[in-house]
Amino acid sequence: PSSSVKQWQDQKFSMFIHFGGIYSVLGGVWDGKPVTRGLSEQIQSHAGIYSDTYANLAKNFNPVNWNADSIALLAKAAGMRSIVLTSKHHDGFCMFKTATTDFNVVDATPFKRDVVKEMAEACKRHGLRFGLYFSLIDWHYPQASPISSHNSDYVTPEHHEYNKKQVTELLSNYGTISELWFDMGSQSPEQSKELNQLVHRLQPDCMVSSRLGNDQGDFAVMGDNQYPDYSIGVAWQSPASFFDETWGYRSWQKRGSEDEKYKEKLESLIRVISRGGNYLLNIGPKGDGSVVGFEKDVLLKIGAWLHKNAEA
Ligand code: FUL
Repeated sequence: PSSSVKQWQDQKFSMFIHFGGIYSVLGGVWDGKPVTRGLSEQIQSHAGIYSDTYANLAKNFNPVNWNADSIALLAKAAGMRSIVLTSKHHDGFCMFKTATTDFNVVDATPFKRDVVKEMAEACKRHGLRFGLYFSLIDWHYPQASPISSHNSDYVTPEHHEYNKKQVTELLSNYGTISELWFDMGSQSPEQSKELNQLVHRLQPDCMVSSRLGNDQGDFAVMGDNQYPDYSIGVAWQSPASFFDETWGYRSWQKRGSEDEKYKEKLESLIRVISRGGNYLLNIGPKGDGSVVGFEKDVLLKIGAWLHKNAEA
């Protein structure tokens, strides 16, 4: 429906959060050494960590500094109107309570709190829209395609059913979901269509990302950190990482100057908005749940500029 497209487009500036019970704790380090290959949220694949070893690390997840309200308030201060949180990344670890697997934040960690639920409630309290990232690649689910470092794993029929159950939970248990940010797996046209229909049956206004594949999305996701040179007339989004090399927390990231980063991100934001897009800027909280100070400061600077120079 066009009203939900319009509402989605009116968001303009949104926060992406890559937070995972295992990769955020590892922070881009394996065996005491920085893993320089690949994105840190995909460390399982790039460091070649065995599945059972990786899965065991869930017991280390206890993010005592995770505070969904303060993240929601940070997003607001930055001038953002929605938050999109990783419910499940390629490692298959669910940041929500699910009946489909024990490999989830409530059942497999000492933290035992449903991170998706807390973020959903905080967004509601603070007047932000809330969306979910959901990976169609799953390196943990035994019936899915085996682990690979690329983003085109074939979605088996069993895996598809498993995804459908999880998507049903996500769209039934957490209130209004503004967008479902499916991330690439190799879906058949039927699989993409079925997921799209499932989403719209459960929540007709939920916007679906084009990375569902086979032309089934409601909005076009550009390549990471990419945007077109002109208005393209469809609903579109530019997902942006803070640093080119990672979305998930990386403890050894060279961050450079805050001021330069602020200028770079503000310029991208202005370009994206002026061409009618949605700028989805990512943060990668640490394994203890806290927001990286550098990222926070840059967001607050952008917010200060917006509050001074842009219309509410
Ligand atoms: C990509 C993923 O493979 C990355 O890990 C990250 O989540 C990015 C936003 O999308 O497709």
